[in-house]
Amino acid sequence: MTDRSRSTSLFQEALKWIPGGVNSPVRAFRAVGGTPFFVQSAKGATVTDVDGNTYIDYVGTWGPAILGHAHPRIIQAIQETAEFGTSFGIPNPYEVTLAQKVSQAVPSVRKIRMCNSGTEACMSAIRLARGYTQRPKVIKFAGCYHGHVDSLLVKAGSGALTFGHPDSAGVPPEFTAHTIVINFNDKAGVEAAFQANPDQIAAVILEPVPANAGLYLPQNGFLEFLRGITQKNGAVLIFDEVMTGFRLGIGGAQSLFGIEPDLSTFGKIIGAGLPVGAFGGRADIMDCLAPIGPVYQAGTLSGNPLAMVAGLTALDVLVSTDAYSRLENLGAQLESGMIDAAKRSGVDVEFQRIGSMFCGYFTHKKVHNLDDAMHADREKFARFFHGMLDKNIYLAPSQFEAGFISAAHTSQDIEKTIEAAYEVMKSL
Ligand code: KE4
Repeated sequence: MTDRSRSTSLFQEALKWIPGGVNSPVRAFRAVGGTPFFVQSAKGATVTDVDGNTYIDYVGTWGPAILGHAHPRIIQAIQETAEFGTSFGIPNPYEVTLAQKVSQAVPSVRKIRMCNSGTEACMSAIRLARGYTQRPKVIKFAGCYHGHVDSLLVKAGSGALTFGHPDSAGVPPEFTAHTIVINFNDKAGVEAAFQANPDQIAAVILEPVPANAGLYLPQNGFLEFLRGITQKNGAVLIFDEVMTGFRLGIGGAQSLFGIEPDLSTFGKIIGAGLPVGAFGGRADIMDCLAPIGPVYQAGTLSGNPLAMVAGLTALDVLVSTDAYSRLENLGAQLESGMIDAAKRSGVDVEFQRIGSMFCGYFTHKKVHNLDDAMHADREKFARFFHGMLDKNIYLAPSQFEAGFISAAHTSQDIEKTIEAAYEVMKSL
């Protein structure tokens, strides 16, 4: 049995000072049982806990570590920049360079505003869309998570879903009165919403590839459909690419699927693990933002030089190496191996993947939306999770999260993971 005694005592101490012992709910292992381990260090494709156990990491700090942990060029860039100060609250050159780089990589982003988290980016994008259209309502999709924005914590995904109460306490009904929730891939539902709310809908916000209820994909031209119906009705189409941005290729999901949204949100990879968020898109919409427009948005640490430099370095490595082709190859290897392991062990696993993002649902059904995802056997997933953890493989601690492969993973890591999965599946 793996010794995690120092983590266990740390967790007891943490519980005295931090609600649930964690600074973000999903880390608490509540969806899989047991107590979380505490990380001492991370390098490449692995994390090492305070008891000295090293795990192959498929969470990658929930997406930012696309190049692996502690990438030498990123560490060096942060160290060198920190020598000159950590925050100024005054414009700095790195903000301009990163804004240019994101706009060059993602053509729909003509202007961009940096902030400090994906939540802030989505909250601000919604406010901006409402200010630009002067309309109140927003369509979101069940299972899509856009951070803990009051008006969007309705049938949210990620930790909210994991805790089985998709809506959050503390959000007065008035705050979500203008939020319309529809099933992902439900074209008729979207059409009905626009018909029932003429000239009322400011925006449609979605994860183009929902990855906060596991991972499922747009079906039958759903993204093209949303682009058309929002254009037709004067609503702002917002792609939440906090997770998919720079993950599914340098141009993100919008480039992969060939759809140009009006606004996009970003986070995670563009900060390479330092706190960052961003939202950007059409200049006529972005120019509604203070100080030139009437929509207020601000942030003390927005455009932080360390986060900017870390993100710039990550993007530079991503475009100048074969990272994306490696990620695709490793993802394909994992997918075929996991499907084979499930077949050989006789366990029902619906393994869904796009690029280096994946989810193994413990169900026999294809998963195209939140309702489908909810059929997964969470208890069986929890046993699988712990079986893999005992074999030093760290998966996302919830059936309703996506996994991430990094460019630091190797084919041998994937092979080891598949063999471990087969052994654990046989024991379920
Ligand atoms: P943050 O506020 O956590 O930086 O970003 C919120 C967010 C917005 N949009 C999408 C598509 C996201 O995936 C996220 C955050 N993702 C979760 C992972 N499922 C963060 C993990 C956590 O909450 O601890």
